[in-house]
Amino acid sequence: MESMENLKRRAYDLRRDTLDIIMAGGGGHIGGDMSVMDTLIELYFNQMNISPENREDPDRDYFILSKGHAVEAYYAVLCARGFLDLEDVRARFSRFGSPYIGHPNNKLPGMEMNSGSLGHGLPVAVGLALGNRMSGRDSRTYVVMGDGELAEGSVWEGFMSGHMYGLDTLCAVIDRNRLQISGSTEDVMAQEKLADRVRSFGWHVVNVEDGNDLDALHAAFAEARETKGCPTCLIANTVKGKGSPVMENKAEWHHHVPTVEEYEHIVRDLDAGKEALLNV
Ligand SMILES: Cc1ncc(C[n+]2csc(CCOP(=O)(O)OP(=O)(O)O)c2C)c(N)n1
Ligand SMILES: [Mg+2]
Repeated sequence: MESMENLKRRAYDLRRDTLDIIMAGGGGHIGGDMSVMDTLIELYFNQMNISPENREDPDRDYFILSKGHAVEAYYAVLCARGFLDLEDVRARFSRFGSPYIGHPNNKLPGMEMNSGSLGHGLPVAVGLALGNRMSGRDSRTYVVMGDGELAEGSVWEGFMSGHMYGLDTLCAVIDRNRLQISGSTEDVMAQEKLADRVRSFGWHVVNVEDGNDLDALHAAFAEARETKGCPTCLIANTVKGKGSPVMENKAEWHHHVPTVEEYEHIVRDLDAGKEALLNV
């Protein structure tokens, strides 16, 4: 486990790596990368029993990035944890014939599931958690979804069956940034009373008021781990594009390659944020 101070610095460094991967590849879902970054950091550095050494061990924990379009953030975190090599990802991301494609690819070390077609991660996670229990393992299964993704009906089938089987080793995170591809989630497919709705499906729900706050995420995942008899869903209230006002809360930054000026501005903002942290 790494100190919280280090992890908070990493949140800036890994956003920078994500940005560089996108610039190098000439494409990427930057908004959703930045909103989910802190969840990925907390999971990979503090919560999950997964490492390059035990990635083939059936007793490890399991992770699915169901909002697979946020793969650039996933690459950055897997590089920092030693599963992948950052220079190689930057050199080959999105190139013809490269394994580093625009969505998770389970041929790569550390990636469990090909995702990108939204709505499938939770049902698969339910199956993994059920299978692990039947095999007598106490592995935990984590799945991260987008809030726009909740428009897919299969997500709600996953909520139903996760409860039905009492899968308390299963933890879902909803990256609640209130935007999807073309605008506000509330305009496209409203998700009001989300916590009540998930709770009504029999899940324990933790509302993480600031889902970009690593301390808050740490406490929420601890609560999930302690919850017995049913699965837990964290609703992480995040900011799409978190890290710089240039990209924050802007639907048009769902998929966007920054201009050189925008890139420099974002880097300045990330550096300033990290600097402020060091001076606390
Ligand atoms: C089944 C399916 N329909 C449509 C898309 C196209 N698509 C890609 S990202 C996206 C928006 C997702 O929004 P959200 O889940 O809120 O993701 P985030 O805001 O975290 O980027 C859509 C509709 C898709 N990938 N899969
Ligand atoms: Mg969203």
